[in-house]
Amino acid sequence: MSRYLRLRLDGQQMSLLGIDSGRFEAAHEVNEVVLAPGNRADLLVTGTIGTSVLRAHTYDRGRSGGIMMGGVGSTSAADIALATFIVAGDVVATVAAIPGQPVPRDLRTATGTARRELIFAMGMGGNMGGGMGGDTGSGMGGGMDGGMMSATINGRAFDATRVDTTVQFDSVEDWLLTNTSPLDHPVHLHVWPMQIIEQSGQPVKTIMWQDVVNIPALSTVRVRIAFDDFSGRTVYHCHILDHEDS
Ligand SMILES: [Cu+2]
Repeated sequence: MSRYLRLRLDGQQMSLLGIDSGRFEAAHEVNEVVLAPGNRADLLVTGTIGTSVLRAHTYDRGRSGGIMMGGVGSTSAADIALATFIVAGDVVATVAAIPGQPVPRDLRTATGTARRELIFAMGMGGNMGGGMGGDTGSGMGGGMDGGMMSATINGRAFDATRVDTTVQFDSVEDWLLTNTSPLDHPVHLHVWPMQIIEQSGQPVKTIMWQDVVNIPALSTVRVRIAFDDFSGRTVYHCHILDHEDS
């Protein structure tokens, strides 16, 4: 799964309540919602008489420079109609408003116990690619049979027997997620949601909690995580399936 969905329902009024398990303090009106692989959204649609088409519009998640991603770039080929939405009939009684959400926890002023940086990088695969980086000029995915593109976190491929990060239970940590590659990576940490603190160095002004945080190509996102409620062993990974595999 590597498709990003930039969803629009033109002609209807959409209100975004939250992304993933996170909820905003207040819903806000939106014209579109971008879902990276693994994301989900809660939307409230107020129907306006007429016919609307729910469409997934193209989203540019960057370029691999080669043909490994199924094309010259990784923008989806064309807009796709997903569903037709018909609003008709008499006006109905309004249902009760969505109850207000409790103000979400805000870690922006929390005291962290550790800072870490996770670097999401891509390059030619080691053991899958016959060890040849090649001089195709692309640097990434530069050949049909030249090798697998590898996705690494802090320079390492996944190994189920290795523990990469050990965190103190009940602590708050500050993680800088850095994407050095020309493709977006949607980052997922199992068990604990992440509060987005900064995007490309700019502070985030609202409380935003997500389970999957997209890191656009060649950019950084800073998150804070409260490692409470559960202890044990879990994983973090990019949610693009072929990246996740490595
Ligand atoms: Cu990825």
